[in-house]
Amino acid sequence: MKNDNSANDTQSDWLGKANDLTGNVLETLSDFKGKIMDTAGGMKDKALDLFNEKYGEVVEAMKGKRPNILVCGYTGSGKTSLVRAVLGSIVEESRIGNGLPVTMGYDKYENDQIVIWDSKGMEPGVAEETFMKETRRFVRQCQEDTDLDKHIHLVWYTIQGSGARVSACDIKLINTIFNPKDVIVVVTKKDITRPSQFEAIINVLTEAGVAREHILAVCSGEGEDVPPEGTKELVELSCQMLPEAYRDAFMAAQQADLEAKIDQVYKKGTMANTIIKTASVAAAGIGVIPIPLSDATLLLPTQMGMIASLAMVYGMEKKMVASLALPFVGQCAGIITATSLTKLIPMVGSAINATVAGGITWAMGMFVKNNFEEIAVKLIKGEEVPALSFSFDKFKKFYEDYKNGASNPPDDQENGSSATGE
Ligand SMILES: Nc1nc2c(ncn2[C@@H]2O[C@H](COP(=O)(O)OP(=O)(O)O)[C@@H](O)[C@H]2O)c(=O)[nH]1
Ligand SMILES: [Mg+2]
Repeated sequence: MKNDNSANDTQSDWLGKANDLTGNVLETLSDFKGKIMDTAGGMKDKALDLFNEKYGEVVEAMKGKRPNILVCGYTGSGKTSLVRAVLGSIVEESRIGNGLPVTMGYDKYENDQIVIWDSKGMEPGVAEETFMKETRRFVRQCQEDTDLDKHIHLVWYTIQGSGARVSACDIKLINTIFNPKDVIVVVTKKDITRPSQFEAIINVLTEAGVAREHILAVCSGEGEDVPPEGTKELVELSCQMLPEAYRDAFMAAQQADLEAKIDQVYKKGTMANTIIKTASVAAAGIGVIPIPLSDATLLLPTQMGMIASLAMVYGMEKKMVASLALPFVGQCAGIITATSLTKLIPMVGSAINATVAGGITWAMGMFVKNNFEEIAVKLIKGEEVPALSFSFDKFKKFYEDYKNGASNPPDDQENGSSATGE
């Protein structure tokens, strides 16, 4: 249960992989050139194939970056309700019982973003010892795995507030079986917990050495008509305590704090800009030796790799990509046919040079980024997602921005939405 941030930095992981993808493209170019067809229809098909291939590669590269959260506490303390309050319908959607052997007493819930272990088997009484032994074995087995993705990254330890009782078993689990610095003690059922009960629990826990800032009171908002309370604080603290590599996926998984999710989307702008910049540089490199207009498709592998990376950054699911991104990718590919290009850049002459190659790639990237960002935010808000439609004027504006130095230096660009403004 080590928060080894330095070894596992999502952003640099990401950029490394995105750069690899665009970089590799240069090597396969000559091979690719022979396969390209000149017609617009052929180009579109080729673009879609390339996009699918690249998207598959990024998905594969990013697989496994899911946090594992262990939810532990006595039966009836409110674990399952808590999971539901923070993560939505994950409990219903998961197949239960496919994780550990039944004797371990844990249910596993998972989706693409997160894995939850829920200790259904902790009952007061004689079974406590067995439960602790099994849990110790399970935790050890996870933490000894050489793959950090398999570790337990965070524990939510539930204690029912209205019970106002902390058992010896609670303390032993928190302090010795888990790593205390990775445990958040969630005092549940805040709505029916008296302040004095909460204080009493805090006293016992802090006397046992639990850090006060790791104790939160939460109401899951189940049953009666009580709204959830404390769930946003739990999301915030969890995000702070998780190793950095898993924070993105946690934010995407949580359903308790929609503003935080939206913030997270805008923060991805910096990473997206770097991906776009890398692709534009690669494209400009291809254009160093001017490319005949009819060979504009030489830029496609770089551009499709870029769009695939952006789709991944903005959490576009496969289904979403198929219904929204692909038709749009086809349109994008269409604009780098000779006819469209001369319309876009009247001075282009008969060949694409480095600036033009970099510029159209940059414009394509910015255009896609803005659209994906908008879709991601709409999805979080539960609003209807509009079909992506290509706008020649917008594209042209991004292209002009590039020529006017928008991409240089990219780090000066603002976080979040369009650096060029709309
Ligand atoms: N009043 C109140 N009841 C809760 C809350 N959370 C859970 N419960 C109730 O406590 C009972 C046990 O909850 P559950 O999530 O199944 O506990 P688990 O056995 O630890 O998974 C259920 O009847 C829930 O409706 C809460 O925040 N407030
Ligand atoms: Mg339960």
